[in-house]
Formats: sequence, C-alpha cells, structure tokens
Amino acid sequence: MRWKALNHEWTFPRPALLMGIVNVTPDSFSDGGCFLSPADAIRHALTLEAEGAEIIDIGGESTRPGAAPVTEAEELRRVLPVIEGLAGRLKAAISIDTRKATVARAAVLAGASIVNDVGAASAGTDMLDLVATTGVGYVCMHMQGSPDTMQAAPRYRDVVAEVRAFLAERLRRLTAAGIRTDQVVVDPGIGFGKTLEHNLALLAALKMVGSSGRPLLLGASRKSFISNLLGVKPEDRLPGSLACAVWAVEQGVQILRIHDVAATHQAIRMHEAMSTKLKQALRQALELKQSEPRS
Ligand code: 8Y4
Repeated sequence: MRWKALNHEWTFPRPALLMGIVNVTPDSFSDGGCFLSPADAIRHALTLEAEGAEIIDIGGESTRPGAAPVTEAEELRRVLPVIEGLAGRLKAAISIDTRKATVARAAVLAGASIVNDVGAASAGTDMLDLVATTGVGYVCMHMQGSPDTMQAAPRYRDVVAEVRAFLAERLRRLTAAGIRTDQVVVDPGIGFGKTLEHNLALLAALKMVGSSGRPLLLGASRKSFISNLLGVKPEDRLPGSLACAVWAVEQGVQILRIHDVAATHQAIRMHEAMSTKLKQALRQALELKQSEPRS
C-alpha cells in the first residue's frame, strides 16, 4: 500500500510514520501558544524532524470546543510564514491543518504537500478540487458536528460502525471528485464529537476502523480523554499518550499525529524490534514444523 503526497511517497507496511504537531494558535491547550512566533514555530518543526518526524503538521485554527472562529486572513498570517520558512529546509513533508480550501491552496503553493482536513465531513468542492488537481496527500478525518458544538452531546448507535461507514462513504466521494485513492489516508478523529466511551470503543476497534484499504492515521496525543480516564493533569498525559501510540501501531495504525516525537519514536522503535522478533520466531517455528517428517 502506498501513500502519495505530491513530492513525497511512503510504502506500507513500514515502521509507523510520525506526524509532529506544530500549533500556531494562541489558545491551543497543550502547547499554550509556545510556538506563536514564526521563528519559534520553525525552530520547533526542525527539532521535531531531528527527533524522527517525517511529517510536520502546521495548524493555525484551534478546533478546541468553544474556540472562537479564526478568519481566513488571520489563519494565513499565522501559518504562511512558518511554511515559507520551512520549505526547502525540511526533508519531512509539510502538512497544513485547515478546514479552509483557500488556506490549503496558499499553503500548498508555499510548500505544503499534505492537507489535514478535520472538516472532511463538510469539505466543499473547492477543497476536493484542490486535492484532485495538485496531487497533494489528504487526511480524511471523521467528526460528528462542528468544533464549537461537537462535545455537547455526542451520540451514536454504534460508533465503530458509523465511523467506518462514514470513512468508506467519504472515500467514494473523494474518488468521484477526481482524487486518487492513493492520495488519501483515513482517521477516526479521536475527540471530535466523541465521549470517553466512544474514544475507547474506537481505539479498541482500530482494526475494524482501518479496514477501508487505506492507511490509518491516529491523533490521540495529549487529548483530554486520557485525563478523563486516568484523572491526571493535562501536563501529565505523556505516558497515556505513549500507551495509545504503541497500542495503535500494534493494531495496524500506520501514521501517528503526536506532540512528543522523541518519546513516541523511542516507544515505537522498541515495539517494532519486539514485533519483528516475534514474527521471525513464528516463521522459524513454522519452517521447523514443515520440515518434520510427517507421521
Ligand atoms: C491536548 C492536546 C488537548 C491536543 C487537545 C488536543 C487531530 C487532528 C487535531 C486528529 C487529525 C487536538 C488537527 C485536536 N486532532 N488531525 N487535529 N487527527 N488528522 N487536541 O486526531 O490535538 S487538533
């Protein structure tokens, strides 16, 4: 399976692909606006790449529940200097986290090769045309409702079945809009219109969610369901986040959207080594068994 994103291409299976998060918002709860200046954001992106990120996801619009809407001009003012400053300095692919086709277009012109569209549910023809005509990669994420209201009363009859059906239906709509399947990865959208129980159900059923035939991306890093489950402070969510990352990879997730790249990279490499060893031992046992004279 391949994921093609403009000038980047990844072939799966391979060790999990890490997408490092660079927020350029004043109100993002985990980064607290630490990377608001373009120079700081650029420095942080270079650090994440050095730590093992192969994709840098740059976002200028907070999707935090209740967050004030950001104008197109403001979103561009936040993200464009960062993308321009990174273009040509990164081996990693640049991903633009936006729901606006105009922002996505400007970002792609400035050097982004992936559009991370958390608004896939409502993506208009402008967004789909941009992806189709440029050949950029596209992250198609599930969300119930819209960021301002999504956490008010999330409801599903069967969250796993509904998210799976949504992603399958969306893939068909993307194809109909002229987007090649190999440009697209899918994402259950942890925390986007989901209760703790919904998030856990999706994490437990990642193999079902990921059976669309496209690589699965997961964003669980530092999200509030970890605190809701474990009763830990927001700044203490790293261990819970690492458990989610390792679990997700074991369940077949190919791409992780994360804040803590160095720590996640270490956890994933450790898992990968043990998993490779197990597969090797199983293969050897099978060969031994097959070479036994049959009785
Ligand atoms: C602490 C840290 C509390 C982070 C909340 C958050 C996803 C995403 C986001 C995701 C994809 C977030 C842009 C929400 N989550 N894109 N974006 N998948 N593809 N919240 O799960 O990180 S923003």
